[in-house]
Amino acid sequence: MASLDLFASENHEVTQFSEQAYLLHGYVAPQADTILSHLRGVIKQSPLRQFVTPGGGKMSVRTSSCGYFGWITDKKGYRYTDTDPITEKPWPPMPETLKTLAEQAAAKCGFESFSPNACLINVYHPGAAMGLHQDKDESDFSQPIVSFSFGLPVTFL
Ligand SMILES: O=C(O)CCC(=O)C(=O)O
Repeated sequence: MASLDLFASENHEVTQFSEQAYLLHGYVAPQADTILSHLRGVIKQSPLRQFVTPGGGKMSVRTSSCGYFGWITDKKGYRYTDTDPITEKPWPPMPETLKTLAEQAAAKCGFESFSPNACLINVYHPGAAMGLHQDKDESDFSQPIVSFSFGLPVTFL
């Protein structure tokens, strides 16, 4: 198992660490402040919340979404919805800067026609964690998942 420092370098070096998994070192850093400020706007509209998993456990991570679809979980299962169950309104639009950066990151890894329609926002306060898992709720596995990480150094397994 590889252990990688997400913030090790800002030269956008690409590390391919499995058949279809790539790390772009420091890729988001130059635009981090802008993106975080847009995301603060998103969570004013669709607040962070702690979801309950189908098994009944409360997730420690605080979550919101933006884009055409948002990811949710409750006792009925994991799924994507076009409406925030708290506000009962559509999820806030995905900030253009974030969407463009995700498209550019995907293109750098060979996914030239990727255009994201959903963005899950996970906020980890001290003590929050996400267990090892594999996402399988998506309808098209030919599309990449682009993940940007901000904040304190972490060990990414
Ligand atoms: O927050 C992360 O970077 C991991 C997200 C994740 O695996 C998930 O939400 O399914």
